[in-house]
Amino acid sequence: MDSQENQQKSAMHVMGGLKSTHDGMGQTTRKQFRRQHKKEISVDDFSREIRQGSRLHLAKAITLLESTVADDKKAGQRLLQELLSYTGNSIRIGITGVPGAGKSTFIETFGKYLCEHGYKVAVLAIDPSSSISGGSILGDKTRMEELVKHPNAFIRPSPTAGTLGGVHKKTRETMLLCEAAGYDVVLIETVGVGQSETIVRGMVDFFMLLVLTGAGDELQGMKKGIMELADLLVVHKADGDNAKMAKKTAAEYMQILHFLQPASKGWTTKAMPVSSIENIGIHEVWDVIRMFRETLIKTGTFDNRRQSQTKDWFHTMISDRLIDEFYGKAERKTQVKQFEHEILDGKVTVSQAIENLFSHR
Ligand SMILES: Nc1nc2c(ncn2[C@@H]2O[C@H](COP(=O)(O)OP(=O)(O)OP(=O)(O)O)[C@@H](O)[C@H]2O)c(=O)[nH]1
Ligand SMILES: [Mg+2]
Repeated sequence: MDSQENQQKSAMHVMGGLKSTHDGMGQTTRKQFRRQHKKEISVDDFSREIRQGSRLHLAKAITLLESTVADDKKAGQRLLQELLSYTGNSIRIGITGVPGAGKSTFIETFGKYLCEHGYKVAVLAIDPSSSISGGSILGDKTRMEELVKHPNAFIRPSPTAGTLGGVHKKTRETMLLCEAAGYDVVLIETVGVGQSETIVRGMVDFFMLLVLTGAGDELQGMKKGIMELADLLVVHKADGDNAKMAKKTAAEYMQILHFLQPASKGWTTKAMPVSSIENIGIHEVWDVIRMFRETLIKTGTFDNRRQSQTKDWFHTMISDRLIDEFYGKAERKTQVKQFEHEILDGKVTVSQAIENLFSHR
């Protein structure tokens, strides 16, 4: 049996995002679902099913949130509103690193470890390349074949719909739905390119950076900015011939970290060697995360951060909405282009153009 068939047969499989019409249900299940929900699906029923842990309803609810159809979007928002008081009880973890650092493999091993210890684990993957590759996360790059089959796991790639700006909204809301469904740990994977790390840092409690050994100038070349976002540096693939080197690299990072601004007030960022393939350091990573949570809850930093993240999110949404409304007008793009020419030709000033655009809203 190939792995795709395997996934179809298992209770759980990777759920498609917006780009595919796939909503996490097999054909038969979808038919059954439609039969059961011929009439309008009540928000109350849906909310109850999600709280009782129905992955099918959770997947469907996420699809509603991601939908571009106005009615579906509205239904998704009503549902989220209904479930809001059940959210907030997970530890939100962001995982980043260059392509090939082993993020998905780490999530597979770490996720399985958590599931086996009784935790419910939701994995959300932000894949900025999905607009190009059509959702590579669903393809052969997915390395979560076993986690996907675990009854305690829920895996959902987030569609980026081509814009990174859209990422945070869907992923944040998806995360909240997962929390209402009782997931204890939410893992968000993001490829370390562009602004995606900053966006993910802005929605998680704990942020982890996967780095590799070998590249001699890696330490110097590593962007200080990214290191300053991390609560933990995982020196990954610390196995075989690389084990010793990884240990040494972790120690070197620890030295450097002393000179950097810590990502979270009251917490000293750590570095440690980990191998997801050999299962080395996995338990230790969870210990660090638990210690982090305990420490930051005591000092109040944990809750303060969540509050300021929500506030920032609100303000980002205001800006997004304004931009959407501004460009929502059919003729807007042509107008802007026209003004661009006129500005460059010296016919109008930038301020005049702005004045003009906004006075004819
Ligand atoms: N030796 C060793 N190899 C690993 C380990 N973890 C991952 N790999 C290998 O590294 C390669 C990339 O792993 P992925 O998990 O796909 O990496 P990723 O960071 O998710 O990659 P992208 O999603 O493309 O950004 C694969 O060939 C893995 O088998 C590890 O702990 N040890
Ligand atoms: Mg990956």
